[in-house]
Amino acid sequence: MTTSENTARYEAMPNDLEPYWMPFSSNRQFKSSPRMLVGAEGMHYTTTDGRKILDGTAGLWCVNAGHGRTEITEAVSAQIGRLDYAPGFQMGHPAAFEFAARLCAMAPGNLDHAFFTNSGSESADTALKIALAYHHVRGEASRTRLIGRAKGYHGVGFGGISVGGMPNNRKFFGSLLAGSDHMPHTHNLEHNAFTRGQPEWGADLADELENIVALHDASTIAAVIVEPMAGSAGVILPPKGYLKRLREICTKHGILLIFDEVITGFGRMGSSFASERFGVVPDMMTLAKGLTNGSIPMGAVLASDTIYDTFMQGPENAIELFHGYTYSGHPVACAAGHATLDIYQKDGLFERAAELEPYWIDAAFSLSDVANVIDVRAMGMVAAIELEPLAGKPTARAFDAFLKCYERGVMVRTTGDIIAVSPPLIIEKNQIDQIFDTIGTALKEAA
Ligand code: PXG
Repeated sequence: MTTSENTARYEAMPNDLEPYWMPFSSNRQFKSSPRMLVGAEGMHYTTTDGRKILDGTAGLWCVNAGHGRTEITEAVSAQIGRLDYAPGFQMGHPAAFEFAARLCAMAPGNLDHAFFTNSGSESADTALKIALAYHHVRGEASRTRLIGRAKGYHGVGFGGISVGGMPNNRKFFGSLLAGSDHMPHTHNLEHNAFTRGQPEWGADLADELENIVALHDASTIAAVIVEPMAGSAGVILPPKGYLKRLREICTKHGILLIFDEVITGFGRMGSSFASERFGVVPDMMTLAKGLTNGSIPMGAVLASDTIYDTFMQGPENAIELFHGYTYSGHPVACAAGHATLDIYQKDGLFERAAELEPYWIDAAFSLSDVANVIDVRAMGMVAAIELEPLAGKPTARAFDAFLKCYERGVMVRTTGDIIAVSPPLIIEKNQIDQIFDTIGTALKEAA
């Protein structure tokens, strides 16, 4: 193969788009007018036709330190040369242990043990399995129910969609895990529309967990899993006091509380983790995305001392947890993770997100009066613009805005009729303006 053929494979528009079945995409719409990315640096993507696109979404909420970080490239390249792969079962390599130690040192409370996965979906399923096994090991095997929340997103594994609350992610896939149940979501425009940061209304919704416990009995419930801030459903911020109340109810009934921090971890909320920002410590935390700046697939579950210690019993040469992946703690992913944490620290990116937050919120709220905007939500370095759906055509208005923003050089995400933005934390103020000006223009043009 010549060098030019090689370059073409990575940089030219392919002749045939049919063989690739794209994930979570309108395949036919995309293939009729492809949006193809070939490069990325800092805050921008480059397309096949040489256009620069401002990344308003940090890829898919993951490139928190911006694109093309040479520190990560070099760390990955050095590690792949040094140790390309190492078995993770009954064997180890230093970078995984060091990376676990760094994550646990960053995490709040006694989340002192890290189990590695390759994605957020695997992290969610891993945390749910650890919860079930934990109760089993401690002699309460009757605790088999897993409780999620309406509008929740915990990836696409069977565990994650069972506790998840996005109807389209569930309804095609059979009866799912027996025994899962859901708390109500906290999205409420009547009470909370156009609230800056956390809404005042809605903490009482946490008490619905008491009703679920009353219905099933605590002795049947293993864990509750929630996103501290619901990302995929369209940036639903926790009402003030809500997470604290969930924590109290879980503790009271011996139910494990899992925070899915796949999106909210690593600076998105202006803190290391949402747990820190909201002052509530879960028993387990799921991570992915920003863990490696999106560069190499990797996820993690952080578990409390209590959970880990419960498993560390019995004969010393027994396997304590029958779970793991070929690529758990992959050496190259760990190298990417180390370099990513170095950047977050060196560049003070979590602090930077916190500093930019007031400017970010003002910029998002500048769209409040635009026609068809029915809510604006913003906190940390994340925002949502909710739109009045077009009559008879749900999702069409937001998707049209997405396409118009892309034509104008800004990448945003949509879910339903909500536009979500969550840029890399290296963003500059003029780029914040560009994002919201472009969304405003796209909406005005469509109106
Ligand atoms: N938990 C949460 C809270 C997530 O947001 C996952 C688990 C699953 O992660 P993986 O790595 O298996 O995809 C996610 C993923 C969007 C969007 O724009 C959100 C996600 C992924 C892709 C798009 O809403 N979240």
